[in-house]
Amino acid sequence: AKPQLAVVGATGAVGSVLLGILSERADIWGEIRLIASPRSAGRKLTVRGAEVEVVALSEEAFDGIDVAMFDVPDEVSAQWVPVAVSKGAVVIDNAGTFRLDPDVPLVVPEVNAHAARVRPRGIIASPNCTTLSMIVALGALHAEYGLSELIVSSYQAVSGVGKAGVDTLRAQLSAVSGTELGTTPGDVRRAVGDTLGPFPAPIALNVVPWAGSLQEDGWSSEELKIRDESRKILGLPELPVTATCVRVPVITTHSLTVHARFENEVTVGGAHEILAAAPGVVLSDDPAEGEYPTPADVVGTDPTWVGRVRRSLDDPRALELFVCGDNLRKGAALNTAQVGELVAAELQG
Ligand code: 11C
Repeated sequence: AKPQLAVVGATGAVGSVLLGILSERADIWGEIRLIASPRSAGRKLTVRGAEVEVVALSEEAFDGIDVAMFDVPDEVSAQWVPVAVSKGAVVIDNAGTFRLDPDVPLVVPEVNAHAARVRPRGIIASPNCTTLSMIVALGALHAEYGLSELIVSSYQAVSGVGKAGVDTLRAQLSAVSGTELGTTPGDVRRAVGDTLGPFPAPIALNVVPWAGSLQEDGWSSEELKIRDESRKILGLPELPVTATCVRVPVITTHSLTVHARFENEVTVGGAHEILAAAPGVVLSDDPAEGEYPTPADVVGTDPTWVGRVRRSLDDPRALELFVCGDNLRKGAALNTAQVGELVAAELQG
């Protein structure tokens, strides 16, 4: 029999994208049960072309479920993932809660699919969207050249913080549109007033060098996630990683500049070959023709897009890249669906 799937957080920003992805991909699931907070229970959502009524999150909601995909805040995941596991489900969790637990694999199928099979707690974690937006391309280069250091800067879309981020950017854009704002200190800040939403500074006509919460010594949680998660996925626990995370006025699709240093000398031609052949990666790199990925061009697509591939001028072992990936698709929902497919294949033997 086909495995029974539960989607927890079905009505959220990532949950909605996940229902679309489950409807597009091979139909490997028996029932797809939609679970959300009690206030969303009773709503009807479309999946695989049929309307399905959302049920409230409860222990009974996991009756008969083989695989549960969670797209909920960290604290909801901390409370309910163990419940789903205790009811016999394999959980694929998209929150930060379990990602660094040594007994929970952190899986990106193109990079470390094998890790999904060893899951002592019955949980598989899916990485943060910023890590996911670059790691498929880096994994392919690492397999050939051996990664020895990573320095990245992110250009993160507002949908990374959910609907409030998107609503805030749209409202601020309306407030500044058609004005002369953006020409004197603080004019944009005054115009948007108290509508900063989830951001610490105006996001319209601006870039904000902050994402996540404040951690020790001035680092942000998002910067530490990139470091810790990249190390775990690549199986390089000592890899030197430095990240600076920046929010930009883009709705969806995170971008990163990457300085990747390797054990071996690199060439642009070699990197092009690796990236062009890597599953889940699209190479778009012809600057003479103005060809490189931009968030506005790749949003809504599945792959990791890579352009601006250069060998560092002062280091023959290092590459410079520009990478874009849809933070709601590969960055969240798609990766969860792909991990689910690995588990379903395993369950069906
Ligand atoms: C952002 N990457 O863009 C974050 C959101 O650990 O899954 C996702 C946080 C996470 O704000």
